[in-house]
Amino acid sequence: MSVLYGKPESLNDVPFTFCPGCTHGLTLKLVASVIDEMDMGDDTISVGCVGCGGYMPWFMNVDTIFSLHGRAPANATGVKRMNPDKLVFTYQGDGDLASIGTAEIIHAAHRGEKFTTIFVNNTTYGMTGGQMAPTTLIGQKTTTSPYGRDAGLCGQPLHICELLSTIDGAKYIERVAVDSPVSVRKAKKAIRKAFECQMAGAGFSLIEILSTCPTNWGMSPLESLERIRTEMIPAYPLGVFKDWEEGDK
Ligand SMILES: Cc1ncc(C[n+]2csc(CCOP(=O)(O)OP(=O)(O)O)c2C)c(N)n1
Repeated sequence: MSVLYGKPESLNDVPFTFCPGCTHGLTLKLVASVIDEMDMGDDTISVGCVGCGGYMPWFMNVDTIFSLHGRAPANATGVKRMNPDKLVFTYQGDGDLASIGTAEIIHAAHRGEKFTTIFVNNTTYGMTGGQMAPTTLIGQKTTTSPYGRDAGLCGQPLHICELLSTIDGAKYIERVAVDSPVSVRKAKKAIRKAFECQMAGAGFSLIEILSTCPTNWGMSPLESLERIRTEMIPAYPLGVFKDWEEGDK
């Protein structure tokens, strides 16, 4: 009997502690699978952040450095510059990356830092109880927008892929989702391409992953996947915003 589907070696044996229906666990498994496929397990340094995504180091079987809120790109800059042959990635939520850490990510891309960012967009501050983030959708009720996000008061949602793809140092930028098996396969392919872009020395790469937060959305796991399809993807179109092919510099 052969094993067709198993746990990646780049995940350790600690059980995930995420809420039921949260896609952080699935996303970490994809990242770990790609690291295994590229045979980079001993040569990867992950850079953790604050938020539910900050649990990443507990579950990943790779070297890790932990960062203050929003500051993972600054740490990853130092780690990658000192270890150019390592695969270095940050794993950041939307509160972390698109709010407190906005300057960090823009200038990491601007400097063309050769690491990859896995950006988990669940349109809310998950860990702290579901406050409004810059990525919260218009009309979305959160604990700090109980009547729904009002564009007049809070502006329009911030589109990180669109923004970063205008920056020269950013070489591969793609937005994916994890709402179905087909989407999950595409997400894995995107992560692999971003890691390859990094290891080719091309420049900065980021994969945005449209993700769930059933607890703070007040939805079941299935309703949450449906929300990705019906509300998030129309507001955050999927696709490649900055393309890179092997051989490009
Ligand atoms: C400097 C600082 N400000 C605020 C906090 C409190 N805090 C912890 S997690 C978090 C929200 C994280 O949300 P997000 O980045 O969207 O990640 P998620 O939990 O949704 O995965 C905040 C504001 C903190 N730890 N440090």
